[in-house]
Amino acid sequence: MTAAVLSIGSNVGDRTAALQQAVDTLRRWVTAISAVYETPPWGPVAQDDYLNAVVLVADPSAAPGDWLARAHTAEQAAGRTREVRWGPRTLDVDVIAVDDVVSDDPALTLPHPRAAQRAFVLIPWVEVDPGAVLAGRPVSVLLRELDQADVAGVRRRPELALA
Ligand code: PH2
Ligand code: MG
Ligand code: MG
Repeated sequence: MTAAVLSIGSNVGDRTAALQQAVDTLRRWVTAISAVYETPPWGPVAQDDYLNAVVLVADPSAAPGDWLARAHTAEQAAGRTREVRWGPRTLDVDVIAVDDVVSDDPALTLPHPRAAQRAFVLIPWVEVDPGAVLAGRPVSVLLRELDQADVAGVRRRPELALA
């Protein structure tokens, strides 16, 4: 069995449609979908706000690399093109964790090395899995250690629920 935590995000074009497209492409493995959150852009590039959500997926026969391949397939299905690092994107699907796998493979580092700093990942994740643990630490505790201005910036958009 592998279960994975995927972070999905969009800040270009019809953002809700892009997130829904990601869920549709991954549908057969989806076990939970968080609410949609409006989030200020994180990182060095000035850009528009994102919509972010977390999707939990499971597949008894998937290896970690399969989740990365499926994430890329979902991005391509939403018309994503290659762009600058940390810049705007139609759809981003990031593999945050796969079971308790720890890997420093540069192609897929697990768990995601920056997830613990990102309120836009941790807030939707703890919503769908209140007991979630990242690299041995409860996600609920990691959230308390973040800059609370970042935490407050992640705003739930209940009217934009994914199906
Ligand atoms: N993704 C990025 C860069 N910055 N900021 C937010 N709020 N949400 C994202 O998904 C995001 C970002 C590049 O992957
Ligand atoms: Mg990303
Ligand atoms: Mg990515």
